[in-house]
Amino acid sequence: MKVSRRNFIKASTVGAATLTLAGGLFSADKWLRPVDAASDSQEKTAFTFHPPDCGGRCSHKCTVREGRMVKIEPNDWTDNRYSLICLKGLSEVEHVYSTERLQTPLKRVGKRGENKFVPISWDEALTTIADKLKKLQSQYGGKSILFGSSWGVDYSMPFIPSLLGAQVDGGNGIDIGIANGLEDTTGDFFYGAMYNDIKDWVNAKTIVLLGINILETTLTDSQFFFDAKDAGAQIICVDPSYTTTVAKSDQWMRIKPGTDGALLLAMINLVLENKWYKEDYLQKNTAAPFLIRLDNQKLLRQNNSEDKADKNPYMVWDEISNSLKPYNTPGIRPKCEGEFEVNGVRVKTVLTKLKEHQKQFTAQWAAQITDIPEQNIIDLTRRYALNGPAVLGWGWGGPDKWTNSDVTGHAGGILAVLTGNIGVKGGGVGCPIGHYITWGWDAALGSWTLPTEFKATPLEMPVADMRYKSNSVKALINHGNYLQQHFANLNKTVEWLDTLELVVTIAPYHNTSVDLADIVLPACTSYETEYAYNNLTIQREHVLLQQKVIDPLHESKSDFQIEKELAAKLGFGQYLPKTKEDYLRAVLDTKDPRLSGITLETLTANNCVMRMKVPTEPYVGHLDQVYDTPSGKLELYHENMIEFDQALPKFEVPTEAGNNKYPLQMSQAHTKYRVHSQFVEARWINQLDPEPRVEMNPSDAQSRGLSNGDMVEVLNDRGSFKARCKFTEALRPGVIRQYEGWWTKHMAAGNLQNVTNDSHNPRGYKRRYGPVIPYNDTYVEVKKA
Ligand SMILES: Nc1nc2c(c(=O)[nH]1)N[C@H]1C(S)=C(S)[C@@H](COP(=O)(O)OP(=O)(O)OC[C@H]3O[C@@H](n4cnc5c(=O)[nH]c(N)nc54)[C@H](O)[C@@H]3O)O[C@H]1N2
Ligand SMILES: Nc1nc2c(c(=O)[nH]1)N[C@H]1C(S)=C(S)[C@@H](COP(=O)(O)OP(=O)(O)OC[C@H]3O[C@@H](n4cnc5c(=O)[nH]c(N)nc54)[C@H](O)[C@@H]3O)O[C@H]1N2
Ligand code: SF4
Ligand SMILES: [Mo]
Repeated sequence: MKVSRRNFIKASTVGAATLTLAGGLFSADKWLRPVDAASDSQEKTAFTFHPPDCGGRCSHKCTVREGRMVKIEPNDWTDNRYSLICLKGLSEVEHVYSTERLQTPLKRVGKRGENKFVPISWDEALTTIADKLKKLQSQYGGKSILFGSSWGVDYSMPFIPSLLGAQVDGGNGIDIGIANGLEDTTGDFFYGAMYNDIKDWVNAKTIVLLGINILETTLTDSQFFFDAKDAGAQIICVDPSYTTTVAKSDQWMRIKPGTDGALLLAMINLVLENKWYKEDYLQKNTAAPFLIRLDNQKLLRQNNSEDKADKNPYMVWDEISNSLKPYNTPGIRPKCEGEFEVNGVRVKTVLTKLKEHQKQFTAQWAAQITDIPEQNIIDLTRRYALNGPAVLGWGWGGPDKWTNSDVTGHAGGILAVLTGNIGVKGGGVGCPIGHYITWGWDAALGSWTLPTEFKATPLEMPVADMRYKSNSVKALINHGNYLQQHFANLNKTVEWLDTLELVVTIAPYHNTSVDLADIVLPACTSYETEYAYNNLTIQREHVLLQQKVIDPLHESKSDFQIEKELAAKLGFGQYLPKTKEDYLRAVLDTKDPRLSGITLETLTANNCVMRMKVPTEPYVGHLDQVYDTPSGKLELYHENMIEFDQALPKFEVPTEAGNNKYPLQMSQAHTKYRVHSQFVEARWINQLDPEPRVEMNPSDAQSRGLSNGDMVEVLNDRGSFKARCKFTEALRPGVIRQYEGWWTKHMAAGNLQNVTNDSHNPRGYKRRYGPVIPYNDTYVEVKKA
């Protein structure tokens, strides 16, 4: 057998080797095959899926002995490439029983944030909450109540917010920075996700990854990274730090953080100057031939109305008739380049304008900004443009979380368009991690519907702004660790909470958001429920079901049960499903042929995993070259950005990087040891990664007189926190790293979120998802504590 790198990893299923090579993933058939469970009449097996937002969603086979979960193994999927589990999944055997579990409802007795609580009964807790919500709703309207939720919570009150007419935060400002610039080009509305399934990477010749640590942040897809490599793809990682993924790539470009836009703009310039673009593709599938009016910078349309493109088409210059034509006229050949006069107005094509605009962004210019040598930029561009099909991917964690990330997205989109890498096998642009969302072969699930008079109120502003601007919210009900994770600049969040009349946190563990609440409700983990089933999801072409594994621990209740009981107290009980089973049956009640034959019964018979009826080849979106943009084509020129001088992308130094007040950039990457703030208290994982460490390059430490392991204070104008430092050459000098997620109680003082940047780029309000939270655009000083 020819041993490829991939085979080697598969074969070396010895714990440590797998851990370091494949990022800690174990597969059903080879690793941890259980010692046969003791034949014990009190023993049962249950199947569930693991819900943390890690890109995975593995299915777990759980053994329960005398009511206690004693073993978790990877369950078999129909497509057994997904029959996997990682150390976090395995650790749930201990983690679920953690001493950090909330045991009873709690009521605050000290000051907010002082963390002084007394246990109360469920009846008292729910009555207090219901009375307050009813009062607020009748006095100020439903919009005075805000529901927010962590993303790892699969069921977080889908009904009560609508019944009350409350506002709901679905993750405002997170993971949307690059999408804001990219998706105006593609017309997609999916967090800038790549529409080529990662399993299609085997068809790519070149894969360029800007700030993605996929070998840690979507462990379950690591295999497809290696498949692509084995198939011959060259993988180039552009990352300020030396990461697990960098280590397994063919080339590393150590970019200066926050400058990806400059790199991509220079690449566009090189593609244009060297004519490395695909003119035929541009002419057929894109808005490159559209005409920009030089008097007002707008695109030339047939008339002056605001009508959509079908009634008021964009105009192009037809080469065949040598005349102006609506872009959707059959049989024409639009000119991609040229300048013309139309009724006394000068116009030029988008491509011509782009060529002029792009001249300023030379490779030499970008080399200075990005700190990547000019020749490397040229070589990278040549490879990307000429050695395709090529993938251009980025993570939601690194280059996304900057005030200028929309420029990165816009420039990246243009680069992929020019080189014809969208809607083709082996191509793709966007974020490839977290493919569990399955935007490809997805299916339409049903839902439990409420009478139409009940509707949530749309968010009146980005939630982060509620801390600064006057608004209607007087009560906040949140699930998980929302208060710590979903806002930067925690001190500001705490100030805001002090102005509210009620703060409720619903969580399984005693995290930072619990510290900040007035009333705390102990939630079940996904392993526990009062019902036969818990949740259901579509992941990677499969439908997964969660069976009940164990009874609720302590006095915890499932989120469904909490919502049901609270709804009853609010007088809405009749509108909710009676049981979780009723709810899930409604979800599976759909005419979508891809889900035919999938019911609670067939799922149960198939150990809670069933493949949907979808093709076996990897999904590639837009093969028909039809896009959901106003013109139906790939749009390079963003008219809505004319007022910000960003109709074509221009580099912009990120806010905090630019003000030069603090010298060190603080990266908050995501680690395989945790999912955000989950597993920080998991003792098995703490053995490997025991405490928060401020990582820094030894050169930055030396100049500050620090020794490895010193207690340091990290500070800026917003606040500070303290933790031990750890030296690593993996980090670029000038960059420190504090992995996100640690709770306040784990820090020697403060919280890492005290220093993070919560400013908003004004342009962001006009973008499709609103402004991004620029967590990574955080600059600090570090000193010995
Ligand atoms: N195990 C685990 N998996 C996860 C998560 C988790 O917490 N734990 N979180 C999930 C979620 S919600 C998300 S959003 C994703 C995030 O997934 P990723 O985007 O892969 O995660 P990060 O580690 O934040 O960032 C990736 C890389 O970006 C680099 N980087 C930082 N700044 C820049 C920059 O300005 N430019 C460039 N080019 N690179 C930069 C960092 O050094 C890092 O190596 O992971 C998902 N998967
Ligand atoms: N500084 C900084 N902050 C960041 C980031 C960063 O890079 N830097 N990354 C951001 C990103 S990309 C993201 S996506 C967000 C993620 O933010 P969150 O999704 O808020 O992060 P998690 O810590 O995963 O929160 C999940 C919470 O849900 C709880 N939970 C799990 N199951 C259940 C359940 O069944 N019921 C209830 N009620 N609770 C449950 C878990 O215990 C945990 O507290 O964080 C963002 N915050
Ligand atoms: S944390 Fe993610 S990769 Fe690990 S077992 Fe759970 S779902 Fe799978
Ligand atoms: Mo995220």
